[in-house]
Amino acid sequence: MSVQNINQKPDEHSVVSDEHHEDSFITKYIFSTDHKMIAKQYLVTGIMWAVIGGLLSLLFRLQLGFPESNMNWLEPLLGDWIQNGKIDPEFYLALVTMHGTIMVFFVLTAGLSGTFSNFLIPLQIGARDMASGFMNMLSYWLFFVAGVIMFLSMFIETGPAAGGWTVYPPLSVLPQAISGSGLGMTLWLISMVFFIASTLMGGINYITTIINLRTRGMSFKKLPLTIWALFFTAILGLLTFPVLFAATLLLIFDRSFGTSFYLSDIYIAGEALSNVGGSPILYQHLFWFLGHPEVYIAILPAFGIVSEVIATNARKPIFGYLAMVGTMFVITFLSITVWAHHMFVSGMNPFLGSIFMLASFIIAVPSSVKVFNWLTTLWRGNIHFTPAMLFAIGMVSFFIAGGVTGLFVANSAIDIQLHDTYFIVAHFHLVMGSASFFGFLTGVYHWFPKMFGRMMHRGLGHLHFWLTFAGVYLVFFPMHYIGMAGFPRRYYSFTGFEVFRTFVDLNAFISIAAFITFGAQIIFLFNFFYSMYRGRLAPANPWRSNTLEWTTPRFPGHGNWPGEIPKVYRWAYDYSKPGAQEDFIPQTIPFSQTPESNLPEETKLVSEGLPEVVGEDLQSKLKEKGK
Ligand code: HEM
Ligand SMILES: [Cu+2]
Repeated sequence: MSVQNINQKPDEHSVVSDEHHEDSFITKYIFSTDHKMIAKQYLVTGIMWAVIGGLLSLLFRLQLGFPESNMNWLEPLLGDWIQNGKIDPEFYLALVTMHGTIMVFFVLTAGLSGTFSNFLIPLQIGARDMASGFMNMLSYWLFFVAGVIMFLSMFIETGPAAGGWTVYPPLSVLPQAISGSGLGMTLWLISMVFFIASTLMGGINYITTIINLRTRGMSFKKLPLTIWALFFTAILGLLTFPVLFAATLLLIFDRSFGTSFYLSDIYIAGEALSNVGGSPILYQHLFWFLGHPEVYIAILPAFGIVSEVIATNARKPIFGYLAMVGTMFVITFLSITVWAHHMFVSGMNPFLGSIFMLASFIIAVPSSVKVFNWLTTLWRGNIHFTPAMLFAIGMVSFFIAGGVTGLFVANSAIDIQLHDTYFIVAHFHLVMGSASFFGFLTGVYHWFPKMFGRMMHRGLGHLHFWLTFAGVYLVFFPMHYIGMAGFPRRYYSFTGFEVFRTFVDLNAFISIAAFITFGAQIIFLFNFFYSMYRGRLAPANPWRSNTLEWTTPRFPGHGNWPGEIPKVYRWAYDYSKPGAQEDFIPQTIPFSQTPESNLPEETKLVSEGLPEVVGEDLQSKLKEKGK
């Protein structure tokens, strides 16, 4: 019976946590190898970047919302970047670039996936820690270094990179193009190299851990959907980030070593540059081969978190577990086949465009299945409106609203009209920015008690939700309208064009809504940091949830479970089983102690009289019986 589990190596990890050697401040809080501490480091760093990224967007929203007013009062902050009361056009581009880069990579990739992969993978699969604690630590610190470099680039005289978060050539290749093409762009590229190294290192660890370190009984069919989601996220990152890495390296070569991968013949001020033979379209292919999957790297963890939280708080088994896993797999695969829908206006062959259009439409199918399953899980549930649940429902709402416009921009003919207008900004902020961000907040509210041993304040959570939910729609919904009217993105000033003058009021409205939405985040920040020290003490399983992390002590020590790692008998979604005493049956409860399971297959096995065996044994016993 006692199969030696790879996690239960007698040496370092199976020690009861309070017998553990004393950690110094440095090894405990700074260079920690404990996945739970690394998760918190990712979380706090991610939140810090979200604040910075948000503040940058407020700066450029100020310019867009009040294009006629004199903003010289910003001079103490921005110095020369304010000229004649207006934000300098090149600095405006730099702000947009930094905002986009930070939000996509540092907040939604590192902050979201880094936090929850680190926290949940070992706890939910029943492992003592990641496969390699040291590499895990390294991946956080590489991310941190990437952040420092990006942050420093905002304080150099020529300003940070200003080619948009996609850093298209030629702006990104020719240091002499605009001031943001200089040192700022070099720092952007170096920062990304560190960032990609960090992501790859993290991803390898997550995948290895999920495959190798699952506790007894935790077969793949019993994995919580969060783990499936984080698994696919890591695989997707591992397949696509190296391509951005290559693109970045070639860009560095073009900038510094005289190669010409991305530039053909260019004249500046009548003078021919020495580049020959390259193509900026090559860069676009390489960039979007990561760039499109990247939006799924941001949203897949949100899929998992939201599935988990909706099932728990609707007190119902998730509808269509296998379909949820299958659609995530299909989305992971398809997301790598659609990248050129970002290049419909690059002059590509219309036939090629139609192929990418088709692939993009097909992604709508698995996405719709997911939405259907979430709604069906909610249907007639005994819904508990915790803050996490509200944010989960909000996520589904944004995913629907933003997904519908995806069908418009995926259509190559319509996209030619909508390209580079605010319609695009509206679309991606709803479907990816806001939906993923809500997935992140869902996770924070749901797992805070396990992370910090205390509860966040529920009332403040509700207030935060309603203000943010309404705020997001008020900010991004009107952008569809001005976008369809042709309002271009990345313009620091639009009042010079007579046609766009009609949008002055609407732009002011959007900016004010953005300020209020950002203000609502201060409620969250207060709640988060206050509750960390002063919140109500959390019970071990506050949401009455089934998954393994809730079987750990209130403050799980190094190694997570003080004694043996629990075994798993059943899937994670035995909620409201008719006949059961409680409306949840944790994964660690043997079938003999409960009526049966919500998974028909398991119920069948139990009715055949195979009581106290863990999942795997159940399967093998059945095989013996020839089923
Ligand atoms: C307070 C909330 C936010 C506001 C008001 C806001 C507003 C904007 C605006 C006005 C632009 C400029 C578009 C342009 O000129 O091309 C922009 C760009 C962008 N934002 Fe946001 N944003 C917010 C939050 C987010 C979040 C949460 C994300 C996370 C994905 C995000 C990601 C981006 C990206 C990727 C760009 C594109 C940058 C580029 O095209 O170079 N934003 N945002
Ligand atoms: Cu895309």
